[in-house]
Amino acid sequence: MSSHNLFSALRAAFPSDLQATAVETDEGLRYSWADLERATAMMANLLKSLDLPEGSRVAVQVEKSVEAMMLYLATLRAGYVFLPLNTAYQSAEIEYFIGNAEPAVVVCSGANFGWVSKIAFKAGTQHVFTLNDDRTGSLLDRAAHHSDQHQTVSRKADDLAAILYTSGTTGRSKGAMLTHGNMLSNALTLKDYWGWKTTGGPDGHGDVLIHALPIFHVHGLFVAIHGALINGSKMIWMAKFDPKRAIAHMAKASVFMGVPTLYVRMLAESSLNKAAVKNMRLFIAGSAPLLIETFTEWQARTGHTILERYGMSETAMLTSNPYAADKRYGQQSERRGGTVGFPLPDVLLRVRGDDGLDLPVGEIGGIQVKGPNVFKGYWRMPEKTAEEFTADGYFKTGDVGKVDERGYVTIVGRSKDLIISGGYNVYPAEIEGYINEMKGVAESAVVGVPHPDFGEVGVAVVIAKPGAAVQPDAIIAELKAKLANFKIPKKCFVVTELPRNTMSKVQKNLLRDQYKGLFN
Ligand code: MCA
Ligand code: AMP
Repeated sequence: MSSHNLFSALRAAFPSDLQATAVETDEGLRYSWADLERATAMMANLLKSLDLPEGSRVAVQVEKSVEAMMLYLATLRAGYVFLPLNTAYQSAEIEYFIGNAEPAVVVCSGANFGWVSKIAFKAGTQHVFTLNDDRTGSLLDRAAHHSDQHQTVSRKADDLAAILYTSGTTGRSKGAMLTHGNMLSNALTLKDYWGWKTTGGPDGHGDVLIHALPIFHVHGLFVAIHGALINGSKMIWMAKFDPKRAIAHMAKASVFMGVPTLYVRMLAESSLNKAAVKNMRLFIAGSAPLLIETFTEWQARTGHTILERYGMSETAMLTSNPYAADKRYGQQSERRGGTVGFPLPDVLLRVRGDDGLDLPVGEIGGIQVKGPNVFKGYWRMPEKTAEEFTADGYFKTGDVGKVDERGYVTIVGRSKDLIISGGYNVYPAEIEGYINEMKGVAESAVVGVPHPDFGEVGVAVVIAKPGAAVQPDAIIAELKAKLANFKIPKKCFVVTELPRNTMSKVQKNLLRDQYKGLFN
């Protein structure tokens, strides 16, 4: 292939019948493969007409819609760099991302145009469009004037395709730079490893994916969309996850991908039974640890064994339980609950101790990885990038785990202070920063505790300044005004002291222990 543009590879996998349905929405709208081809051409032509500099970023904060997916594909097609932003982010968060990435184009919902465009124009962005989830907005109005023919722009494998920011603001959030080559290699590896089918299935045309996740993170945007498109598979598109409707869609689908919370919520539905999943081939979970109880209950209720895999924004997918027996690990290989499976065929994974030496089988240490899927570095942060790679080119994931004698990888914790709540990352340091600036607050600690729905949620423990009256509800209300809603601690306590070690460092493990029963 002379061009390594990811879009070219996805386009090449479209089925020969372009009139067949590519995407069917929850509301019953149908988009054909020809619609994807033409609409992405029109949007790509609109971007081209703007005469943007090479490597321009297109930052997008819009509600989930098929048109939003088309905008992603059009950005690839036109050779620019896609920068998706969580719809929950508020102005301070957006200001940081736009200021840091300096996008040439920003696309937001019509409802947010006022404040988003103000931030964007201040940061030097030339073009701000709107895109709503009901197929309206200036982006579509403008694209409608462009040709539906477009020659996909040639890209090198090493050229940037997307920047994904890891959570946090206050200057610390890092933009992971992913290339066309990173994403194509991962998509092809997963197509093979998860046994995607082009024949048979619910309608005789192979796999059908239920797309139930947001499209501003790796799981929904890359793993799910690339997975379906690189296989020419239809998607059933849910703008918002709803457990009852997701189960109802299973009658005409074969693959489901979700964070553990989605599985927990579907298990609470009486309609989930063996008959409901009789056409399903594969259930995939990831982004956060899948509890063994969820894994086992799912097996009992549906007869299906969830396939758990592990990845990161910086690397896309790294490990996976096997779909079928993995020859590298012998015929005994099966999907094992509590593990994230084996390193993917083109991923090298090792576990190292604090001394930087490889650890023997079964011993716990830092997980390091290398492969064609591993990102190019952090946007405009060469020092941070250098810190996160070893001299021999392995990326330090910040996850702590082990590899057993059969080759299964288990994640046992994280060296990074991070809470994963319902599949979203929350950095305690960011929340503590905001709380510590509040009137009357001397200090705070935010810790993750178990939660039956979200897996883990944040709890804030706050010390007031001498003589100050600080109310937990007021702290939560002030945070809500500034931060994305999923980052808000679910409880706040004002206490007189925090547990500390002899070096005066707050012992978060003791706080986690103290509050671990709050929600369970
Ligand atoms: C919503 N809320 C949450 C979360 N989501 N609280 C904590 N954690 C969450 N994840 C709160 C809101 O703040 C709000 O609270 C209330 O729940 C209702 O909000 P709503 O938006 O209606 O919630 P929902 O629709 O029920 O959303 C739950 C969800 C969603 C469907 C589980 O969080 C979700 O789609 N999660 C998936 C995230 C994901 O795709 N992660 C992949 C990252 P209040 O009313 O008080 O304001 S990619 C990744 O991690 C790597 C690379 C990988 O391996 O895949
Ligand atoms: P993100 O920064 O959103 O890309 O989140 C990546 C992090 O999610 C990883 O570093 C892991 O800590 C976590 N993660 C992803 N998949 C799994 C999994 N299956 N089990 C445990 N943790 C996971």
